[in-house]
Amino acid sequence: MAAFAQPALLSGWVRLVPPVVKDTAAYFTLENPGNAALRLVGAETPVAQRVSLHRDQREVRGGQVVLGMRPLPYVDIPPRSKVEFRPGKYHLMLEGLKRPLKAGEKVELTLRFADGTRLKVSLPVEMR
Ligand SMILES: [Cu+2]
Repeated sequence: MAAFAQPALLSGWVRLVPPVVKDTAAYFTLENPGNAALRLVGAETPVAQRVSLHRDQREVRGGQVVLGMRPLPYVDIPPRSKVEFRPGKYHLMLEGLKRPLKAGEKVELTLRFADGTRLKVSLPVEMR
């Protein structure tokens, strides 16, 4: 039996944006098969300057629903459960794209957890 279980990325994608747009978002489902909580604290990718954890947020301002997002210091994945990064909830913000991404290409991301675990994944760029 393993001393600890590794987090697993079940499926995911990166949003295709027009070439003039310098930020995009990555979405995925992250599973924690272990008995201890996992804390996702950040990520890196060769295609962007920075990667931040964001949560989508809707608020009512002056009677109007405004869609926004705000940065999070971390996202916890409870033991034996999954957390969905999807539109309307969490995403990874890829900020300052170094080049335009193409539909169908794979983007490498390294997810960093508070306990030092790193998870390297590769997500397809999709138009959705
Ligand atoms: Cu964002």
